[in-house]
Amino acid sequence: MPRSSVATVLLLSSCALTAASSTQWKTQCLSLQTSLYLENTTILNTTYIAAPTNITTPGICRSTAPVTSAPLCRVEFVINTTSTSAVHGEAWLPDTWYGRFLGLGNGGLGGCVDYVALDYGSSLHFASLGTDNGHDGGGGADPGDAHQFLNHPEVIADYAWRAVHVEAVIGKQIVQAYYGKATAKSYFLGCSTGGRQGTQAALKFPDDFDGILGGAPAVNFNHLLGWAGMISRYFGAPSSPPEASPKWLTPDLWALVTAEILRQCDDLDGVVDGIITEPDACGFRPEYLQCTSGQTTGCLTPIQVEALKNLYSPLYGLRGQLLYPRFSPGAEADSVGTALSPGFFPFTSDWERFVILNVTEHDFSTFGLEDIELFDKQNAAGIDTFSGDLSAFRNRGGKFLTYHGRRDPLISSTNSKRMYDLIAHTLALPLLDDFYRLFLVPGMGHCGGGLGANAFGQGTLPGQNAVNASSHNILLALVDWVEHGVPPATIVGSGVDGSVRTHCRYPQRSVFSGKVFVCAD
Ligand SMILES: *[C@@H]1O[C@H](CO)[C@@H](O)[C@H](O)[C@H]1NC(C)=O
Ligand SMILES: *[C@@H]1O[C@H](CO)[C@@H](O)[C@H](O)[C@H]1NC(C)=O
Ligand SMILES: *[C@@H]1O[C@H](CO)[C@@H](O)[C@H](O)[C@H]1NC(C)=O
Ligand SMILES: *[C@@H]1O[C@H](CO)[C@@H](O)[C@H](O)[C@H]1NC(C)=O
Ligand SMILES: *[C@@H]1O[C@H](CO)[C@@H](O)[C@H](O)[C@H]1NC(C)=O
Ligand SMILES: *[C@@H]1O[C@H](CO)[C@@H](O)[C@H](O)[C@H]1NC(C)=O
Ligand SMILES: [Ca+2]
Repeated sequence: MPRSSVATVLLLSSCALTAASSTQWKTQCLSLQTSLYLENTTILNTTYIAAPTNITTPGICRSTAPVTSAPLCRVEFVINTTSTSAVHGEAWLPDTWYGRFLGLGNGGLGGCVDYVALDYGSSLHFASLGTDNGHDGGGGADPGDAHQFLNHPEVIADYAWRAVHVEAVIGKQIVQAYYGKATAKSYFLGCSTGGRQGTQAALKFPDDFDGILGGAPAVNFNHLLGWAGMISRYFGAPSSPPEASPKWLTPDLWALVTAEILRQCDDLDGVVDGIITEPDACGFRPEYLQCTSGQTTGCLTPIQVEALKNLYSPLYGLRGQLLYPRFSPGAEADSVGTALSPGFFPFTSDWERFVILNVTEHDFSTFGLEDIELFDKQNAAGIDTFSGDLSAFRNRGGKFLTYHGRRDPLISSTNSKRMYDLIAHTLALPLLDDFYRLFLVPGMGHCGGGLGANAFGQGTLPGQNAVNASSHNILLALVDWVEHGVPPATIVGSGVDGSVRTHCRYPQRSVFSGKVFVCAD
């Protein structure tokens, strides 16, 4: 059994608003359609959903088949943020509500309501709200590029910061109108772009959320996209077909690289298990794979070795300044849909075409450090999200939890350490334990997946709510921290194979005791 948690106890207490019957909730839900008038907002539809249902959704986003679990009122709305931009979204208002608001984030350059998280939050009795972040589609796995940004600076501003702000402001008003009672505590949950949105909210609108859960944050956005573009170039993109470039590595060669990385670095943590606990300690030397004379298969050319040297080294700018940490050794094993995939990295090409250059076509074969300078110079709508000044959020008692998979091939987990250190420097604090905690998750990919104990209640992918207790559930842990002043010292994750592992908060290290991994200062 997990240790008993304050959040679990609270869930059992009698403070929940649950007295009304299903019929009463339905009447109340349907009446919102005609009775709710909020600034700049149109209620498009309200539907009461009494039993688990597969629902249909508007727009082009189709990467998940949305399902409701809890009995709830579904409110679809659109908020005009300016005369040239609007945010579409949904509120899922469960019958049994514990007074908590949960704003949700997005992914990639999207564009897509996070239906998995809407279901997750409403199941845990949060009034949950998700939006399309100001435009429809372009979320990575979902169809569509980010062409809506082209010559639409207000759409970019929605994406960079405004959508989450109106989600909080208007969302709380919808919640109040439905339950007849103000939100007691408000939370945010997101990963990747969602992690950046949560960080942006803490920096720019510190009063919007009491607690923020922002995983694998896409902060230092300009350098992140620049780095991904450089990675594409290291391996020859956009050459077509990809193998026309001598820098390209076939999947077979990547498998060889992964095996060699594990040979060199798996046992650094004391256990040969396919997981590199601390990729920053892995001094991988691809030279071991270089073809010896006469060898032509199962080995790398000097050009390919050079490409790998670049990948596993930090990226420096035109004046020698650090732009972005290196790619984590081991993360290449989850490379589908990343900058290591065929073609030039699509988020970087979309951003440069539609936001920076204001064109639909561009030749990316010359992409380089000068392009990253342009990203920085424009810093469209303040997208970069890389300030350490979280003093306002800290001073108002805000709590921030973040996590990062050590095998994340899209956003380097090393950058989350860098963000932590930036905040620590800026606030002149050696440790941020009193308001900001970063959990590093060995073996996990981007927001989830990968080997290892990758489910701990982060909630943006199906099946991540492995255990319903704050020791194992980072969202419930955040609730404990905000509402009871009990911060999580560790988070226990579960793997698909039933394994568990205690995840440590930076700068603690995960150390093998001879039996299990424990956290050490
Ligand atoms: C939002 O904008 C649309 C299109 O410009 C307009 O038709 C609608 O009336 C506006 N809604 C509100 C509530 O301002
Ligand atoms: C509202 O949602 C219901 C249930 O999904 C649907 O049948 C109805 O057509 C929708 N109405 C509008 C105006 O979109
Ligand atoms: C939703 O659809 C899936 C796939 O068709 C099905 O397996 C599942 O049982 C459905 N769930 C509900 C609640 O209808
Ligand atoms: C409503 O829209 C106007 C601009 O169109 C904006 O100034 C105002 O802040 C908006 N209000 C809210 C609550 O978003
Ligand atoms: C593209 O548009 C943005 C916003 O209007 C502007 O700041 C930028 O300079 C434009 N880029 C070019 C290359 O003209
Ligand atoms: C989590 O546990 C609490 C307390 O045991 C219970 O009330 C709640 O329904 C559970 N939630 C889920 C999603 O299982
Ligand atoms: Ca290991």
